[in-house]
Amino acid sequence: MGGVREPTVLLTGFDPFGGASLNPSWLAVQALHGRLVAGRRVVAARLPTVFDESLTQLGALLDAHAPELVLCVGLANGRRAMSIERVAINLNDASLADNQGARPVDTPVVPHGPTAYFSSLPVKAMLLALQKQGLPVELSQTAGTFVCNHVFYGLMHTLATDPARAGVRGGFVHVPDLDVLALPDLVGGLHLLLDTAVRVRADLPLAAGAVC
Ligand code: PCA
Repeated sequence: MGGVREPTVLLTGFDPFGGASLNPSWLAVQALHGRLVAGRRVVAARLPTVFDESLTQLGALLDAHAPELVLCVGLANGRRAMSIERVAINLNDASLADNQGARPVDTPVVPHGPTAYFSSLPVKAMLLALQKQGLPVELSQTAGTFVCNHVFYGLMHTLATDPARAGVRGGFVHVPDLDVLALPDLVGGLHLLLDTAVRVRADLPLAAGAVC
């Protein structure tokens, strides 16, 4: 009997980097593993904070789970809110070494790839959903040039170019450190972001005054 696959969403976090002992992105993502969100089963996975290898592992996860939606999550030290990323750029420019000592300077994520991709998630509906919960949240126009942007760009490039991923939507969210938002808020916030991302297909207009 051929079984119908349960619909899944893939949620990734990162391992600690830059000498830290933990990464809240993985702690929060891990807490949602196996949960049902809008009728989809959450598969949580941890990516290494390593250029290239992170994308190799992401590709293997896409093959293994065939998710209908992918949300990658990373830590943004110094940010004061959950940051919903809008743009991934084709640039690696590391200000610190990754977990294997690599520190690329001004290299492309994908040689000859487009300059940038937009998130295909409803970023403004996601923003509004968290604002309604009273959680600190912002729309961010850059995910930086370290491993998070690398993974975001690589994800969007794969979704845009691999026929096996046709129709799969994806995006990226940076979370602040635990002294800004406690773990239960991060977990609740990510749950709501994922739920909104799955349910909403046509994004909202930007509310007046929301960003400049
Ligand atoms: N944050 C880093 C990489 C891994 C992570 O959690 C970044 O913002 O690029």
